[in-house]
Amino acid sequence: MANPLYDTLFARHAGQSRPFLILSDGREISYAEFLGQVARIANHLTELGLKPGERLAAQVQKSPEALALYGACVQAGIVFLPLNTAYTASEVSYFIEDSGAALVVCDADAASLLAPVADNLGAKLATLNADGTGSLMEGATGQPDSFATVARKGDDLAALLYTSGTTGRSKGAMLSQDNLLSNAKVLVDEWRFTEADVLLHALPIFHTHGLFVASNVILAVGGAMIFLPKFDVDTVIAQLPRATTMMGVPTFYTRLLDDARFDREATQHMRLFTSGSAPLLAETHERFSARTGHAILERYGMTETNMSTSNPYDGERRAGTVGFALPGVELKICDPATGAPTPQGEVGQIEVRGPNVFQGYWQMPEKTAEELRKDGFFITGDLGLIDDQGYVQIVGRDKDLIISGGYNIYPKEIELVLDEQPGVLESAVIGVPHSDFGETVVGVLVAERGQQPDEAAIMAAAGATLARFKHPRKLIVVDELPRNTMGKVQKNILRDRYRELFASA
Ligand code: MCA
Ligand code: AMP
Repeated sequence: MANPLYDTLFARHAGQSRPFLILSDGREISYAEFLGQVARIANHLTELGLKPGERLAAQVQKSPEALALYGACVQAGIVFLPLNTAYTASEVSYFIEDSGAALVVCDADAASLLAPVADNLGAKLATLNADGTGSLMEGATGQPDSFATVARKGDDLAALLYTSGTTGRSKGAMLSQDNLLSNAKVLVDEWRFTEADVLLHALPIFHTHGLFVASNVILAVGGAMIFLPKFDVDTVIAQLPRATTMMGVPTFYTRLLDDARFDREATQHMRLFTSGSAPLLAETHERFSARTGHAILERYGMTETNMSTSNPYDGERRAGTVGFALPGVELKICDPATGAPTPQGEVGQIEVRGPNVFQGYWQMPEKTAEELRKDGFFITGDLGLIDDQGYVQIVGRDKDLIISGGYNIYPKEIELVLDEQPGVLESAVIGVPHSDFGETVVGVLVAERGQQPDEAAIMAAAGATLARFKHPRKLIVVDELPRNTMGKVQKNILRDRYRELFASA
C-alpha cells in the first residue's frame, strides 16, 4: 500500500455521498465533500513548501476544517501535531521549538502572539478559525480537489503528540502510521463498529481520545459522527436520538447523570457508551446502569500506547476495571523497583507491548530508554493488578500526575512556576478529589521567612504561562511540607489532609 493510513481510513470513501459529519445546526458533510477538502488543503500545504516528514503544529478550535487538516497531513505525509486550545503562547512556543514545526496553524485571535514566535523559530504561520475562515482555507480554496497521495511506510510518523513530563518538560510521543492503524482496526472489531454507526462526538480533537479513538474508528468503517464543537449537556441530549454510540471521559457521564432528562428512554436506541482517559468510579458505572440500562464500556490507554485494554463488548463489563488487554497487546504487572512480574492479583506497575506502542520520544533518546524497554515493553507509570477473572484494575499511579476532566496535569510544571514567585520558598502541587472533574489542582506553599505570599499575584503569574485547566483551584500556605526520612515531600499526606476540599464542590 502506498500510504497505509490514508488508504485505509480516507481514500476508500472517495466519491461516497454518505454523510461523514453531522453538525449541530443540521448541516451534513459527505465523505466526498470531506475528501475534496482534505485534498485542497494538502495541495495548499505543498504549495506552502511543506515536505513529507515535516511537522505541522495546529492549535485550532474543533471544526470540520480542523479534522480535514489532519486528513491533509496524512495524505501529504506531514507529521500532525495537535495542541490543546487552552495552551498559552508560552506553552505553544515550546512545542514549536522542540518539534521544529515548519508550519503553525492557529486561530486568528492567537496570531498576533504566535506570529513572532513562529517567525523567530523559522516556522510559517497560517490561520484557521472556528467557523472555517482564515488564511489556510483561503489558500485551499480553488486548489484541485484531488491530490497525489504521498507514499508512506507503516513505520513512518503520522503524528507527534506532546505529553507533559514528570520533570516539567513535555515529551513528544512519536506515533507511526501502524500505531494508529492497528489500534483503529482492533477497536472496530472489539466494539463492533460498522458503517451504520453514528458516533456522538463531543470530545476535543487535539488528544488521542477524540482524534484517534473516535475519529479513526468511524473513518475505518465509513460511519458518521455528530460532530459537536464541545461537550455541553443540553446539546448532547438534543443530538442523542440520532446517535448509536458515544465516547466520553467520566465527567461527561457524571454531568449527564445530573440531568433528569438523561434516562432509559433517552438512551434506549443507543448501542454503546465507552469511557476512558480517567478513572470511571464504580459508583458512576452503577448509577449509569440503574438509570439507563446501559453498562458503560471502560477502556484504558495512553498517548504513548493508544488503547491497551478494554472491557468486553459481549460479556461482563466490570465496574472499576478496564477489562482485558486488546488482541495483539501484551500487558504485564511488574515490580516498579526490579521490573520483575508480580504474582497474579498483586499490585505493580503496568507495562504494555504491541503494535499500538509508540516509536519513542521526539529527540529524547534518554527519556525513551527510561520508559521503553529494549524488549518493547513500555512502562506506563500506572499501578494496577489483574483480578482473579483476568480483568485489569488500575489502582493508582506511580507517576506524579493529576487528571482533571480527562486532561493530564503534571504537578512539576506548576511547582516550577509557584517556586519562582516572590515570597515563596517552596511548593507542592497535589490532586484532590473533585465532584465534577474527578481531580483538581491544589497548590501547597511554604512562605519565605517573614514573608506573606501574595496569592492574587501568584494566580496571575500562573495565568500568564499555564493553561487555565492547570491553574490551582486553591493555594494553601503551610509552615512546612511533610517529608520522609529521605527528604522527599510526602504528597500522600497532603492529599489525605485536603481530600474533602472539593469532594462535593
Ligand atoms: C475546562 N476547564 C477545566 C477543564 N476543562 N479545568 C480543569 N480541568 C478540565 N478538564 C476550565 C475552563 O477553562 C473553565 O475555566 C472552567 O474550567 C470550567 O469550565 P467548564 O465550562 O465546566 O468546562 P468545559 O468547557 O465544560 O470542559 C470540561 C470538559 C472538557 C467537558 C470535561 O475538559 C473536556 O472535554 N475534557 C475531555 C478531555 C479529553 O478529551 N481527554 C483525553 C485526553 P473558568 O474557570 O475560567 O471558567 S487523554 C487521552 O487521549 C488518553 C490516550 C485516553 O486514554 O483517552
Ligand atoms: P495521556 O497521557 O493524556 O494519554 O493519559 C494517559 C493516562 O490516563 C494513563 O496513563 C492513565 O493514568 C489515565 N487513564 C486513561 N484511561 C484510564 C482509565 N480508564 N482509568 C484510569 N486511568 C486512565
